[in-house]
Order: sequence, then C-alpha cells, then structure tokens
Amino acid sequence: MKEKLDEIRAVASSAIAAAETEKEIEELRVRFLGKKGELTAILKQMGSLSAEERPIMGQLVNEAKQKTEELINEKKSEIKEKATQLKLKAETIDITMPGKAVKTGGLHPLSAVLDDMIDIFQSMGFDVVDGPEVETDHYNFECLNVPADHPARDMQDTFYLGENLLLRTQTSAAQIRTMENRKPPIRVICPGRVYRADEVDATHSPVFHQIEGLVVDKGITMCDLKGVLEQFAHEIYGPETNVKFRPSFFPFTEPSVEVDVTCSECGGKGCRVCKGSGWIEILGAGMVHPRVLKSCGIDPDEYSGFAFGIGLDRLTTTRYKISDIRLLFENDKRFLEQF
Ligand code: 2NM
Repeated sequence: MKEKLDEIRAVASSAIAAAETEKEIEELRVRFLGKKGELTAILKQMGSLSAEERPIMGQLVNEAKQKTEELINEKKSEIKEKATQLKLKAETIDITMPGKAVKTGGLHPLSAVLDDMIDIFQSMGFDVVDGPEVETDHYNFECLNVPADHPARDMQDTFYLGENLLLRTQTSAAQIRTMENRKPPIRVICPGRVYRADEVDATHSPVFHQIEGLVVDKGITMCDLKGVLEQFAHEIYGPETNVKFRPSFFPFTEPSVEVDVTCSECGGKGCRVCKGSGWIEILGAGMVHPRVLKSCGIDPDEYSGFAFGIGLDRLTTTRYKISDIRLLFENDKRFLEQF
C-alpha cells in the first residue's frame, strides 16, 4: 500500500508540475483529492490493515493529501499570476508613442461672422427669427411696397419659380410675417440666404447672406435707428470707427439711409479697398414705410419702426481678407481649413 501511495504521489506531483491551465489543475484536484479521487480511495482501503499499521498508514496518506493540496494551490496561484502578467503586458500603453491627431472641424467664416452679429443684436434685446427661402410675390414684394413695375421685380434680377413663387431677394419677408404674428414691441433680426440673378464675379454671387433687423413700437424714431446701428458698427469694427449716415432710397423705408464706416483697411486715409474715399458702405436702413406697417395690420398712426439690412458676405471677405466671394460657397477644404 505504501508503494501504491508513493506512486500516486509521484504521478500527482509530475502531473501538477506539467499543468498549464486552471481547468487542468481543477481536473487534477478532482482526480487525486476528490470524493472518488485516488488518494481518497486509498484511505478507504485502510480497513484491511492491522491495528499497528493503520495509524502509520493513515498519517502517510494524510501527509500525501496535504502535500498534494499544497502543490495544487501553489500551481494554481502560479497560473493565475502568469495570466495576470500576460493580461497586463497585452494592455500596456506606451506613453512615449506620439498621439493620434484629432481633427476638429471649424466654423465656416460666414458662420463665425454671423455668430458675432447675432451676439451683438441679442445683447440689445433682439430675437432671431427664421423664414422660408422660397417666397411668394406677396411677401417678398407686395407687402414691402415694391411696385409692380419696380426693376427688382424684373426676371433679370429675381429667380422666379412660378408666376407667384420666387427665391427671396431679401429676408424682409420673415419680418413681414413677424409683424403679422406678433404685437409690438417687436425687435427681431432675420439672418439667412438670399438670391439675386446677378452676374457672377469676385464680388457678386447669385446666392449671398443678409441679416435684416426690425424694431416696431410706439415712439420709435430715427434716433433709435442711429443708436442701434452705431452701437453695432462700433462692436464690429471697434470704438474708434466713424459712422456716417447718407440719405438714400428704398421702397420699404421712408426716410432711408445708407451707412458707411471708416475703411478698416486704411483707417480712412483712402486705399484700393475703399476706392480712395476712406469709407466703406456696410448697410442700408430706414424708418419702416407706413404702407408696409399697414400691410401687416399695424396702425402707422400708433406705431413706428426702423429696419435695416446688412450684407454678411462682404463683411466676411473684408474681415478675413478673402479675395473672392465665390470661395465662401465652393466649400473647398483647402480654403475652409484655413479658419
Ligand atoms: C434694407 C434696407 C432698408 C428692411 C425693411 C424691412 C421691413 F420688413 F421691415 F420692411 N426689413 N428690412 C430694409 C430696410 C432692408 O436692406 C438693405
């Protein structure tokens, strides 16, 4: 029996030493130490021994069991440790490797300028409103006091989609709808794309961007117009910028003005950009024509208002020294990546 025991111990220890996985080691534990295991079986045969041999043999078997258990536990932790080391090695991060460059998009220059303008007008209490780009003759021209024989209505200047349907030539239609739907006081700006059948060149595009503003309330005067637009010009071009109001004409405003600011290129001395005048025209404006107010259901005897229209594209090209307006619309990545 002792020989048998020694043999089992020898087999067990070499099998344990050769085991490589937790599964194998668990199988060995069952094979030698389990309820039906080889060492347990020997213990059960002890009944056939004499009374003197029994305690000696019992001690040997117990020793063998204990020793085998120790070997198994040692091997088990060895395998576990190895697995942990492997896992750590596989998950090692080499912090000296150069990082992957994360490409972030940027704002289109038009969006950057528009965001600035919206900030300025919102800080003066204006809401931003939106409107459709496909408009009716009624909202684009009728309500704005543009007569039927006005050159702006000519096919040469306006993209018609049908007899009464067109691509809006200014964003005023959105303001007309605002006047129809809201009661004064009204303070809104309406930024958006507008369309004109212009000849395309470095400074003209058939699609461009406008931001139009409208204020209607009791007692609004030309002073309010001047104050708001001067504030705007100073925020965009800096507080030293001079602002000049010139009389002008629009069908939808009376009186009408055009607003010039000191040329930001030469500081007013005169250069190629301002064609030697020292001034740059930035917007048109005026007191909303009583007929326009009336066409929107607002009583011109009770209310008055002012409106203005600013071209976004020229402001953008001058700010970023972009030589050709068409670059704003082509979405060439080599151009856009510069912003
Ligand atoms: C301009 C110049 C002057 C204008 C007028 C209106 C409305 F809807 F209230 F009648 N919105 N915008 C206006 C006035 C636009 O663009 C150069």
